[in-house]
Amino acid sequence: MTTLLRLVAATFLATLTLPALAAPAAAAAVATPADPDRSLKGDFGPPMGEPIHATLTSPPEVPPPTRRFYPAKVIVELEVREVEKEISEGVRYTFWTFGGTVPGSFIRVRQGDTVEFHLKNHPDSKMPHNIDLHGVTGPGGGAASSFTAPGHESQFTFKALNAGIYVYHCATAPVGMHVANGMYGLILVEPPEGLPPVDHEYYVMQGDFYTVGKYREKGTQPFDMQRAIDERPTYVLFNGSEGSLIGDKALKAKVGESVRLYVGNGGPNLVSSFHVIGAIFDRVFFEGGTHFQENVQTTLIPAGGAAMMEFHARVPGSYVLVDHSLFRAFNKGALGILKIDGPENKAIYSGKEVDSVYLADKAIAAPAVERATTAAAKGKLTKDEQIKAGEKLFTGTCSVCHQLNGQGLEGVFPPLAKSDVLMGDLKRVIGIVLNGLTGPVTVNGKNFNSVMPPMSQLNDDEVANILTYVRNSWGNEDAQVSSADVAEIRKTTKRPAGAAH
Ligand code: HEC
Ligand SMILES: [Cu+2]
Repeated sequence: MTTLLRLVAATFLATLTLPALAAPAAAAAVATPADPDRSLKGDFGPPMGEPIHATLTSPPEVPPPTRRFYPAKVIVELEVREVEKEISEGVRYTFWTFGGTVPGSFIRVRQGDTVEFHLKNHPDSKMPHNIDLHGVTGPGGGAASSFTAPGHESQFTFKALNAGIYVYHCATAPVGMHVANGMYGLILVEPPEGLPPVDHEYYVMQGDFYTVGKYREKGTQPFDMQRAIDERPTYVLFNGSEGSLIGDKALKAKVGESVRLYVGNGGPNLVSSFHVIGAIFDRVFFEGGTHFQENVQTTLIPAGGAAMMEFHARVPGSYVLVDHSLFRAFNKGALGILKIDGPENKAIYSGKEVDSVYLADKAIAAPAVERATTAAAKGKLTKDEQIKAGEKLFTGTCSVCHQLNGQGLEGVFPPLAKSDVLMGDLKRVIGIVLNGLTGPVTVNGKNFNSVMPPMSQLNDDEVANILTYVRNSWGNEDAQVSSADVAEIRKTTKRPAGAAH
């Protein structure tokens, strides 16, 4: 069966290449439009010149343009490694990777190139792996020829017939599991004339992840097959970990520069509604193809698909990359930053940047919250660290209602500053945060009758830090609140229907 398939494929390819072989390379490229079914368009004849070793890059970097005007033989060497890394602060996960990163190394070739692909599987790997490149014309996209046991190497060759930005991924059974563990990346097949030059090119790829523990539950988290089958991800991430494109690691550009993003979606399950808050894409090469759409807000990237988008940096500030299925962005991690530096342009935007609107506790909070989390894990968490982390978390979570200064809003949101309820029974207060509060409540002699939603999406550390902060601010003074206190109340009280656990 396999032999038969190979035979058919070989005959098919032979038929394809014959006319092109007869013509010189350059002439074949020019003759392309005459090809009625366009199937010959990428075959510019046999490779010319010395073989070239492809430059591979780790995300978010993209290899330089090939700047080549003839078809070459390009050698790609990619190594599969199974590595344990952070998927979120204090949460470790064993990723299976192409080249040590999620997504895998970025590969860049030119249409018409003959690619000699070497797939190595590191000796320490536990699993066999292979590769299916969507840029390959041939059965399985290379999968059948690249099955590689740990400590082995396999090799196959293909001609990059079609230009475009393509996903590659592992296709070893169970395929979904290999992909869910991070086995995907992008290969760019440049059109013969190359792409127009831009100031910055970046590589971003979304993926959904399935862990046994809840979102941000600390420790080493194993893969959860049932959650993956049910398509209920714990994490939805850009570039394989929460915060991979935040703070020091944010993408960067300057006012006046042009940016091209190569954005892929590894899945395995979700479709991405990719959006950059505050930016409009001048051009989107949707589905990674040849045609572009102009003036786009949000572009759909299917699982196993990619898109290329171009825009100009015009106004300085933080632009937030999200999957606009927003719970994924704010509650599962699908969030990154493009930081644009440079002079204000008041004619385009009046200014006054308020990052906190979108970044909330996620991005801004990171350093202080990270320090507190690390200290807590070591059992050496100081009150000061809790207050600093709590302040950031409060800003992103509670301040919309209780206000940054803790004064609340007359008749609507009760104050936390000098509040007799807040400074009263700690167990009751933890219960209010976790389970919400409805109905009449009297704070410092004033009556409120409104609704506070349960905040149980916060983990025990976060609640403890917030409460330590509010009980030690605006004239309030009290001891530390521990995450054990919070865990106890979470265990012994009931949340209203529909609240997070
Ligand atoms: C969406 C608005 C909203 C958010 C967000 C919110 N609260 Fe409240 N909070 C309220 C309202 C409204 C009440 C009064 C509820 C009632 O009338 O029954 C309240 C009551 C309280 C009380 C008891 C009354 C008092 O003033 O001491 C505390 C303590 C409290 N909230 C703390 C927090 C903390 C901590 C957070 C962040 C984790 C938070 N709240 C987030 C709206 C909010
Ligand atoms: Cu694999």
